[in-house]
Amino acid sequence: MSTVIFGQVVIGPPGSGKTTYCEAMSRFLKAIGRDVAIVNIDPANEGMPYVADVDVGDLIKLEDVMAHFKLGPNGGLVYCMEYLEKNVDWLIQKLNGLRGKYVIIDCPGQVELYTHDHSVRNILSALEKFGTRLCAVNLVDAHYCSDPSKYISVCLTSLNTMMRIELPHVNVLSKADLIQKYGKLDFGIDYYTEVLDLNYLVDRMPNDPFTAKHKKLTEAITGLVQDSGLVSFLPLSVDSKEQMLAVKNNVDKANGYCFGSKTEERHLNAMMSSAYGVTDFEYAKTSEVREKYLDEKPPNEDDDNDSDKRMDDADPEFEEITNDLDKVDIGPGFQV
Ligand SMILES: Nc1nc2c(ncn2[C@@H]2O[C@H](COP(=O)(O)OP(=O)(O)OP(=O)(O)O)[C@@H](O)[C@H]2O)c(=O)[nH]1
Ligand SMILES: [Mg+2]
Repeated sequence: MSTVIFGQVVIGPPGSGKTTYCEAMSRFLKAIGRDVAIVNIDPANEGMPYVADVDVGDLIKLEDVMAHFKLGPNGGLVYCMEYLEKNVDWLIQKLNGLRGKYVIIDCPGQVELYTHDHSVRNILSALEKFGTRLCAVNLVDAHYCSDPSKYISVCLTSLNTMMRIELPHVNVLSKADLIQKYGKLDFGIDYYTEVLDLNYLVDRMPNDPFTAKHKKLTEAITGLVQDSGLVSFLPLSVDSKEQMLAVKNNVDKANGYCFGSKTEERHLNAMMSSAYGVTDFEYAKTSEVREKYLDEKPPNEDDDNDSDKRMDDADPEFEEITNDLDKVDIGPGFQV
């Protein structure tokens, strides 16, 4: 049995929306006919909004570790992930039972696990050797965009995570509906999604002694992010089908699902349709955020019409959602 297992590993800082995303994305994918399984490898996950097909809690429990070794939650989590790394065969055996399914892996929310520690990287590496084709979906809160220092920091952390995780990678600005919760953005949404010239943000930082003292360091960091040319983001509010579709298309392209899955009907038109999806949503991915959450109008109505026309031309057999999102029933609970 050598079927490749495609899927997503959902990572990101605490509370960035990973578990919510896993539930929403699995429901979205099921609605378009994909056979999805959710794997929870966050030992701290309680009261999940989904029924996990595999749960690390069956292997090790965070509360037991904390009580036994007298550790706090962070130390306990690191121990649990090291334990899972040592017992990765347990996880591989569970995944073996999910062949033919598309897996979504819900991960813990401790940034150090992705930027410094080795266990998550080694677990994912073992899964790759076993035969998974995973894309990392890195969620960070969109409201960081309204604070120049936090946004620069998020860019650096995302770059660091990309380098260490070594998987195809899609960065997501989660909770895009709350993007201006803590203040107005200095620039248009594209500036933040495309990570344009960060020097403008350095100029917007507060004029205080602390900022002045670290200006050179800040410029070195922005230079590093900019020179890498690797970091960009997709905005996402999980109650938006259009934004979910844009993320799904990017992930499918990143891990090769749109070219390599044997579990769904694949042919040339389907591939083209997926490629169109990515292009069409280059504008759509931010236009909805502009209109709904930033109260801006699209700059060119004609662009929208062109986009609609291309969508109409897409292959009707290929995951119906690409052509008509209204037809996709994702249930009444697709709200946060
Ligand atoms: N408004 C809004 N809230 C969201 C969205 N996605 C998640 N949330 C909320 O963000 C909070 C945290 O979500 P979780 O899914 O628990 O985040 P997490 O990253 O799994 O958290 P940890 O596992 O503790 O690291 C919850 O209150 C969610 O309802 C979104 O797109 N929009
Ligand atoms: Mg979670």
